[in-house]
Amino acid sequence: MIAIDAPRLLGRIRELGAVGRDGEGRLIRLAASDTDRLGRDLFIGWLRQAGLDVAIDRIGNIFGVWQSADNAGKAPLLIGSHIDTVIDAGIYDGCYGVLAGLEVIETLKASGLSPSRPLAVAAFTNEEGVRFSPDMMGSLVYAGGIDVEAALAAVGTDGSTLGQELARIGYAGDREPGFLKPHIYLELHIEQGPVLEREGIPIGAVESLQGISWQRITIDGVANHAGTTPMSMRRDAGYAAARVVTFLHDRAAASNSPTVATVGTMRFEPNAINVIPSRAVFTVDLRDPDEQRLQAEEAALAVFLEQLAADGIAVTVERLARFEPVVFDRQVVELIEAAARKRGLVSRRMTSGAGHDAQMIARIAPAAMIFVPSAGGISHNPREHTEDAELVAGANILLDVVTELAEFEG
Ligand code: HGY
Ligand code: MN
Ligand code: MN
Repeated sequence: MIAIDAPRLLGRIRELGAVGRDGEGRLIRLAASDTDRLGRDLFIGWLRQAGLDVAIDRIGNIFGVWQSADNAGKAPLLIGSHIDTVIDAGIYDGCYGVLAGLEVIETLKASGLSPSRPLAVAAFTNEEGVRFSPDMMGSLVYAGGIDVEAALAAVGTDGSTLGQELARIGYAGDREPGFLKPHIYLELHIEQGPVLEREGIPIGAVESLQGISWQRITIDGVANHAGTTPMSMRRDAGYAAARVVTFLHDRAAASNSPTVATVGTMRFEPNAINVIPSRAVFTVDLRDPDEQRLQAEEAALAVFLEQLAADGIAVTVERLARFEPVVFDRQVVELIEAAARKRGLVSRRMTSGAGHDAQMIARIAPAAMIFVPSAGGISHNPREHTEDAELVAGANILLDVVTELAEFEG
């Protein structure tokens, strides 16, 4: 069985992981930032070294395509993920899948085999959604889920627009999103959760992905003196926000369901030690594999916010992202399981707790994901780690599934 070039893949993961470190050594490559550009430039250099055709679409998605005169024009096998990161990120989230996709194509290209269809690898723009909402934006545009102009007009947390920033970093491409219609889409990713490690299983055959609801909530109270204002006379936006955080956490923790709730960002105005906050702005991330339960969580939050409003607190809610749960393609999932068996690796079916580009591309092509374990289930954290042997095993499973699907001639 052919295998990937492990040192090349592992070396690139580490090299890309060193790009975009701030003064404190934190890895930060937010979408369309200067550090994102550095990561993109490095990746494109590797695509060109591999002799792939490079294409960039209008939302900045990067594609490396291996096609021949015989198969050009046929729908490609597309392997993708992302290379933008969260703040103070690990080095594997997204990058592992993009670099493994390139590695698989380079390995097959060097094998002398000729696939019946083109093979392509994609790095999708703004998967993380930290600077511009929604997340998985580049793949969502690619799949026709939102108009490219609307996405380019998205205003970031720093007041810039995605379109301006892509142009500024030189990644406002010219291809129309969706220009390559995938035959099948595959994504290899770290699990970012505790299941595979806890069960001692090296491969996850991801059959579904949970629903995601992102909202930004603004609470307006009345600024007043921290020392002279009796508690009964306060309209404290900070306290109201804290009540929402507690409500969401306690409700999700008490439910005997996989529902999760996170308030990941919060800011107060005027943000002064001796002033009762007049305003609190925060985000709510709700997720559940079941669409009905997710809607019930959103409804319960809405009722709680109405009660706050009854206490004289003004509440404004802005929807940032809303994606229903996704079921991946059963046949592709079975191919992943069969590939694991052939290599003597145990696999298990899973639902992804994290959002991924695969959930968007599944709208336009059969798609599925391969997971490898995350040490301690940790991700979106510099302590994110997966053992080299596990990374290599996952990439070889990806290689085998692509080999199976590529219908090589000769
Ligand atoms: O939010 C997510 O699950 C993904 O990391 N963007
Ligand atoms: Mn990711
Ligand atoms: Mn992520």
